[in-house]
Amino acid sequence: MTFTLAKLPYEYDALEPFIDAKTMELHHTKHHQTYVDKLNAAVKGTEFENMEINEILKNIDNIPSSIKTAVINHGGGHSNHSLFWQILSPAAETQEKPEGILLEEIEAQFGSFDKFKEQFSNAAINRFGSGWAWLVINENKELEIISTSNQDSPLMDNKTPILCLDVWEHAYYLKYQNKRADYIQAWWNIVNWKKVEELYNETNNK
Ligand code: MN3
Repeated sequence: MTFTLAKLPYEYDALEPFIDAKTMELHHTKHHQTYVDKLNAAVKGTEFENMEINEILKNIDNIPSSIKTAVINHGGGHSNHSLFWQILSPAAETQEKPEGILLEEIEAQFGSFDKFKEQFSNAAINRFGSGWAWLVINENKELEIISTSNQDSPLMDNKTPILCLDVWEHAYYLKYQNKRADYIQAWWNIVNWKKVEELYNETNNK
């Protein structure tokens, strides 16, 4: 099997009280694991077995139509969740906002950090049904807030994600039920800005 589920860089209860341990455990060991398993089943015996998932998604037009939908859904699911776990951290170990060039770019692009938060939160709240909100670096190397449905990855549109928020109900329903806005508000407390800065700098220096 090519694709595997990585361990989380923290314990399942590390994001309490903002995301509860039970949600984290189910989300990682059941939901994410299922994307990995179904991705492996889809690419078994093909040349894509040995590629990086993000490279596959960037070149999605090269995927044969017989497995394309499965790769978008399950490969997207694997890639999106892999990023999501990385950009989270226990609240005590993180800071309120990024620093340096990323903060400057956010302020330049969105007016202020608070306006950025508001616009990103709105993208997450207004995503109808299941999907994600993203901060990406677009083709013009500018920061942009977008949302995608289901497990569609911004990589398929030549955009590099550096921050993402899962707004599928499985990400919050146990603790927040129908109150997606409360989940989003809580989530800001556990964003790993150091990691987001790192991802920004990596892409920006390419
Ligand atoms: Mn999810």
